[in-house]
Amino acid sequence: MKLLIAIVQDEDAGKLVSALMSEGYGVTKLATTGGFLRAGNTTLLIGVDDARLDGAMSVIEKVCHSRKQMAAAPAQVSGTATVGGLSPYPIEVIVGGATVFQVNVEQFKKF
Ligand code: 2BA
Repeated sequence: MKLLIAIVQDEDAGKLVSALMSEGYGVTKLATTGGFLRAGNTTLLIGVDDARLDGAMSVIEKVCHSRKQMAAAPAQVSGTATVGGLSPYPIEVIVGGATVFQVNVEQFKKF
């Protein structure tokens, strides 16, 4: 069994949860915050049998899209003067589709 930790954009999260659930995957949705943009994103925990791993990855790949986003850059990236730790000059970043970590599950139990 594997645990997928999938960090996705909020815009894709609802559709992704629905798609995974409709295909019989178990999902837990967490509200999270990206360290770079300091903006909300969504992290999904998906426990999946090895045989269904590729299927889960395909659903994530199909649903999650990359997007350009204008963002206030943290000062250490922009190298400019700051307002509240952020540069006044926005930068463009491409976020997503999805950042997925695949972790081996040693044991899985439900009590
Ligand atoms: P954030 O940390 O808010 O990053 C949002 C986007 O900003 C990133 O998109 C990337 O395009 C850009 N970015 C991040 N760090 C940067 C830097 N030092 N300089 C310039 N641009 C930078 P994604 O790579 O698609 O990441 C989306 C979200 O996935 C991240 O939000 C973070 O929450 C998570 N993530 C990505 N890589 C991770 C990692 N290695 N470990 C843990 N979480 C990660």
